[in-house]
Amino acid sequence: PTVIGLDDYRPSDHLADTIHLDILLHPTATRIVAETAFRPNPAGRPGAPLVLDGDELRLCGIELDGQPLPAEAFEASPQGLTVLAPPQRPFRLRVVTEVDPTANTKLMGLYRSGGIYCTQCEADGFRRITYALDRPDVLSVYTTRIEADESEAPTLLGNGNPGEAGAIPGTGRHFAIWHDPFPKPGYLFAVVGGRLGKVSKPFTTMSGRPVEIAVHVEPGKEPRAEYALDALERSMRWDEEVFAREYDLDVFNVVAVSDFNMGAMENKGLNIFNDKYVLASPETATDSDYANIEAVIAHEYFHNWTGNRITCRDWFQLCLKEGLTVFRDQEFSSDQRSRAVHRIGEVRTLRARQFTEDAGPLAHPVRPNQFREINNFYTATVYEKGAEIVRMLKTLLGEADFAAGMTRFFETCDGTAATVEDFLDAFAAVSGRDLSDFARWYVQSGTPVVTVRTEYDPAQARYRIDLTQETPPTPGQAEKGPLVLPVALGLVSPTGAAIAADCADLRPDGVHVMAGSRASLIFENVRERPVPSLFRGFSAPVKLRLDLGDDDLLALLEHDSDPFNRWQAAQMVAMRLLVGQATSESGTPVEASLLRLALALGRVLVVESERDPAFAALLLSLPSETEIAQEIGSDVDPDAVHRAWLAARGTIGTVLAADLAAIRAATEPDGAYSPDAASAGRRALRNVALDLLASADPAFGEREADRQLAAAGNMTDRLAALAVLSRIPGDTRERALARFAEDFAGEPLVLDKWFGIQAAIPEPGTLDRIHGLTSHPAFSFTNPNRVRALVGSLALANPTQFHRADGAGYAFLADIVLMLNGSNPQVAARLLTAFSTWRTVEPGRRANAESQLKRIAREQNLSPDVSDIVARSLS
Ligand code: BAL
Ligand code: ZN
Repeated sequence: PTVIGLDDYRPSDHLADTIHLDILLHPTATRIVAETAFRPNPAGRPGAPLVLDGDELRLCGIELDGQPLPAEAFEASPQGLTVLAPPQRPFRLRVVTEVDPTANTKLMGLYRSGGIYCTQCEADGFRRITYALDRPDVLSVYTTRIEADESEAPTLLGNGNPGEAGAIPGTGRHFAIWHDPFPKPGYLFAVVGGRLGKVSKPFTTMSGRPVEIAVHVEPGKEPRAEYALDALERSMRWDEEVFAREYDLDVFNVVAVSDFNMGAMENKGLNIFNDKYVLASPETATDSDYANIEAVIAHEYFHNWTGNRITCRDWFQLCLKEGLTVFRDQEFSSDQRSRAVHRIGEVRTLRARQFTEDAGPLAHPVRPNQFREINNFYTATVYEKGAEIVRMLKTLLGEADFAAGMTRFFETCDGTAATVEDFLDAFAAVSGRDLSDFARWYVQSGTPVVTVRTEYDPAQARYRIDLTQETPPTPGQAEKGPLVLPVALGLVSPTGAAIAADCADLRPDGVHVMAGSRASLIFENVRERPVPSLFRGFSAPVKLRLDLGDDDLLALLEHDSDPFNRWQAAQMVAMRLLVGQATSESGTPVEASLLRLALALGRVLVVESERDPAFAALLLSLPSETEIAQEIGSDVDPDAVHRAWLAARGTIGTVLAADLAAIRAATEPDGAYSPDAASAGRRALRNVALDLLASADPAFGEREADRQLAAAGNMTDRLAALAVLSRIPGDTRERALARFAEDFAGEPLVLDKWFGIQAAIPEPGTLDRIHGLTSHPAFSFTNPNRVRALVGSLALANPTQFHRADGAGYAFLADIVLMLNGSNPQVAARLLTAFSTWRTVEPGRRANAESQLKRIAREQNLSPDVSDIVARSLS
């Protein structure tokens, strides 16, 4: 595939002011009549041909200004259409294409999911519907007429506001016309047709405009859409209250479909969702499902301003809408739930996914400077690190200037296709600050490592903190510069008293802005040796190397006023001993340190299990095997990591057995299930306690989990129990798994959890089990959720079995990637990214992984998606 560079950008030679579409839905032969008002772009090349994008299209007719276009006047293929000498004035082009939605297994463009017609156009799916200037900086006003058999598709939805609709007498067909007054790029286009049930309610915007908001789902599942509808209403209100952003159409529709490559899509006024992020009931959805639904509903809604009203000039600016919108949805969820608990969750995701990406061959800047396949850049770096940059900007500027900058961005860029520079300019303008150094965060890849040295001089009552930052090289970027780091910090007394920080280089809000490679902070009048609490709230996405001993870290765990750093301190102590255990033979110092950690956790739990159970649950959660492997960094033996992880959990479970049992007794479910954060927190704590108790005593764990499974009144408790049982081999486990499948036959989203739990069993028999499950009637390789549940869980949630020493895990994943390469390249490429840590494993595994990657690379007819990932993984 061709490499596209950020510097290659040039404006389109033509603009498309309006597009009228007539879409005649048919299962295998849908006809699309597109009439577009084109004109030469004053910023483009005069006299240039009109070059339209296409992808697997069948051209059925073409007219220019009402006259058929002679064959010599254009060139057409399934992949594009060029009008060789278009008029040098505005003109109308009418193009008729035909597509087969049923055969569209790539799930890009127009396709059918469970009998429902739907579309996915980001990044370049609109060209799979009609020939178009399919680029984000060409904005058009769309009018869409949709026609279908009334019996097959009683509901017809488009972007914008509904207009005329009705039956077409004598044909059994009907139509609906939708008009979207807001100019938009093709990637935000959508239509839906099908038999759908809906829940809806009226919403009145801040200026008093009435809007109907609705969620459409498979008929019969309407009650499971109520939570999404409620989350939508809360999101709309929050965006008014926090960012003064008001919704701008008469209707807002969300549609859930079961076959969807992404989580959801922010099409203007018509969000299309993976049903996993819409459907919820206490019997079928876990607390995390509810939280994810709330977050994704909010995310897609917030795109209405950050993405749709202000879109991206080109795909290199993807972070402009994604990083910013993730930041906005994180803030929303933090306001709806516990901010500290949410922040810890955000950081865990960032470390597991983005730090891993940054450390491997797929590392790229938040704003990449080149790509071969844009679909491969919907990454943790663009999304999660992109959000961290916005968060740092807020810390750097403070609440008031950040809010003013956002307002200015909304006001100056509304209706445009903007760049990262436009975004930063808004903040520079309102704050008067030069953000050019800060902008390096967008162009430099890799995770900075900040090393800290501290020194206390009791005679002078002076404390000194020296910070140095360094970013390791990443592919294509050998040299790195220093980044602007907002370091939120404070000093803590080992005995718990707060220490007033008397330091000239610290802002009153406790933030030091580190702009160079080194910084030294001197604190005066420090009467006792303090413990530094650095990067409070994870104020910058860095790896921290502290010169603190376990006792200091445990003092932070017990006494820091910053909840994030309390959790972080326990994680650091745990990480040290886990890495020590996984990489050396000698266990003695590790045992002592583990015991100290367990006892400190026990002390903290006394208060926290009452005050904030969700936080207590996080304190008890050890770093994951993925994080441990990342910390080790090279020659990783996943089996040794797993053994260390198991052993540590066993010890903590043993030492805290009485406390954990007390926690379980105190958090017995009482009354009906509610997905609210406080109730979810109690369940999380109760279930972490079960998990640790089972690690300490599997026989007890088996009995207790089995009992919980039988008594559970909701999916959270049921699944937590099943997950515990899944790691205890025996008849009880097998009976529980079989029973679960029976109970939830006909519930694909629940069976995904069942597939996922089995694929994550850390035992040698798992690969055979997975092979068997691919023939299960509920499994299908054409549904991305099923594939991610079964194959994705092996690749991403089962380190010992994916990284099997004999290479069978790698070979299995490679087989699946090659199988899906043709039918759904996006899903194939995403699965393939699981190989991105291959260079960090020990030599035997490394050789096995490399040979599978090379096997994929040798294959003929690789999709651009798979070929791009495999090439970068091997480079
Ligand atoms: N724009 C793709 C889906 C999302 O990030 O909202
Ligand atoms: Zn998004």
